[in-house]
Amino acid sequence: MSDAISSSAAATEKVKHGLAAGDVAPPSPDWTIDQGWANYTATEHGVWKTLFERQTKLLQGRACDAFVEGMRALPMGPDEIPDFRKLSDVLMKQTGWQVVAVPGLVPDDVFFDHLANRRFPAGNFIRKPHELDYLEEPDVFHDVFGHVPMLMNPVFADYIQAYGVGGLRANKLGMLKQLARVYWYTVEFGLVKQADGLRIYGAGIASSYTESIFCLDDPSPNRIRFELERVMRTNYRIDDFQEVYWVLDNLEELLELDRIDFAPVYARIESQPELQPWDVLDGDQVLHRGTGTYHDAKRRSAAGS
Ligand code: HBI
Ligand code: FE
Repeated sequence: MSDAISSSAAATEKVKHGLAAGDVAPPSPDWTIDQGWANYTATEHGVWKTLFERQTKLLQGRACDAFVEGMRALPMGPDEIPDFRKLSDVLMKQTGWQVVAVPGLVPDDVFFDHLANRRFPAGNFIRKPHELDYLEEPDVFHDVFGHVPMLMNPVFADYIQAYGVGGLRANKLGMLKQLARVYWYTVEFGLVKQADGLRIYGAGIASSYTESIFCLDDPSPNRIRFELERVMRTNYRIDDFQEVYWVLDNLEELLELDRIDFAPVYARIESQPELQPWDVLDGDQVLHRGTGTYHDAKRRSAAGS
């Protein structure tokens, strides 16, 4: 099972669950809490170490240069769960971002407001030793190991802020579903071309052992050139590996989000059919046409044939 994170509908229930499970103080108006760094147990630091070492080794030659450089410059290593204050000190100097602790998924408007103000909300809890490869809501390994290195990159730092601003506007225009797809297929599951081949920049992949392999090496998924409006029209799956990965030529392409005029884009999209993750259109620049083997087999077994 991939490190996919379900969102929205079940968010309130999951946040409650997170509070109970994490035994943390009630959230403030902006949902932030103290990280409670001193309260982590040796077992919890141990889970971090296991995940960190496994993933760092795997990501060599798989993560993009920006991810590797960001990781190298941050006070983050195998020995302990990072202290958000120390991360924020370094991030603030580099790109003006901070990491703030939250108990789990937070409501969309709260999430966007944090991003629009260059605060990244990170879960302060960590998965249990027996569930290393599965999580229902973003924990500290996904949020900090997966997301924070890219926040050290100036272009990506601006992009996530623009997503927060765009999210607040999309919410008002009733187009959140379409904008959330952009986040999903870029910030969480994006790939980028480098001179030495395709590389991972999405945090949902970078924090997942199995999907870090699947997204680059498996013949099953489609790999298609990123196109903003195409992505806005395409559904995604939260329960398994992605069936399609969208590939950037470079990270600068993401800044298109900062430049777009949302109203006309949303008007265009609304007049066009919604697309499924397995669809390939005539206009798509297909880098790898997937065999579909992986998801077809799952669909067959689900249909019982
Ligand atoms: N809350 N903590 C947290 N992390 C997320 O990634 C997150 C969230 N709330 C809402 C949300 N993501 C998404 O539903 C939006 O990007 C649409
Ligand atoms: Fe995430």
